Amino acid sequence: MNPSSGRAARTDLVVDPEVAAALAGGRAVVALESTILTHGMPYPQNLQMARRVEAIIREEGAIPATIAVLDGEIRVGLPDEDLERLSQVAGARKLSRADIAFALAQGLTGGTTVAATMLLARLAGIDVFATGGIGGVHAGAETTFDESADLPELGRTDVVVVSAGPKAILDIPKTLERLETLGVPVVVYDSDELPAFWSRASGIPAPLRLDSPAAIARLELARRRLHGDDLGGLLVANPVPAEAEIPAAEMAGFIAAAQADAEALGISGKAVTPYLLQRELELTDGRSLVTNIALVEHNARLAARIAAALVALP
Ligand code: PSU
Ligand code: MN
Repeated sequence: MNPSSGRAARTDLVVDPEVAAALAGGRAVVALESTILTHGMPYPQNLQMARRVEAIIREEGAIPATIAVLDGEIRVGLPDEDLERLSQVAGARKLSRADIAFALAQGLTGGTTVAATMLLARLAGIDVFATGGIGGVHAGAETTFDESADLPELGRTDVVVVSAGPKAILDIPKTLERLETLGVPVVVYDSDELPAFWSRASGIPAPLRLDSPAAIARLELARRRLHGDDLGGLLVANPVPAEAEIPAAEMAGFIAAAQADAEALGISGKAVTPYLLQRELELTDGRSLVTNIALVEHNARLAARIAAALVALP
């Protein structure tokens, strides 16, 4: 009997021609997520951010591939009119690993989280992905069990994820413990301290440190040789530039306030992270958004350089 009987063929990806040509030609490509557009930032700053991030990746000689689900189709690489639509569409879903198939079957439109974007980037053959900050273990997780699906995805899917660390609205020490359990290397770029999204400092020493894109590419190659097909993700934590950061001591009060508000309002599930980011924007008078945009741009540049270093390896 055919072991795959009863199963349909694998899902088609709609890959933008420029992205497809770059992948076929062995050139550098950087995947980008889209929950940051649909749920992470307000319009029009989200659209400006998306355009600028794509331009930075091109400046560095790589091709950007923003990933999303539009009308039930997996899209890898979005033309500007689709970025524009996604940045202001009402009712866009927040799609994590558990939601993608549902969105395909129902013809829905949504932004893909870090977890979902990793999964789809891997299917498309893209090795490097830039985001703002990964999801992780929330404060109070010992009672709520709220841990992002980004963590197990990092444990199982081989993509180099360039972030500014776990989002500082999370319990960062618990997030790091979970990453260690899952076997995910956490490499801090050019610093001895793990960054905390809006801030360069977390008080936690860097688990691993590397100072060049080429060194990160060599680590990725060593991982592939060691683990073969059973290879999970690699997390790069890139501290926000000093001139754009909000120092940790200043953020601490705002973070505690937003977490207390979320608890008082009974915010749960998928709404937690978008609520906390929006609440920080209000509490900091918009400063948190300016820093968030700066750190995503910074991550996109590093991701493009890592992608270029990877394709240059023998
Ligand atoms: N980085 C940002 N802003 C965001 C996100 C990342 O600067 O909004 C998104 C990512 O898509 C990430 C998600 O996967 O937040 C985490 O959501 P959750 O905690 O529900 O897994
Ligand atoms: Mn959650």
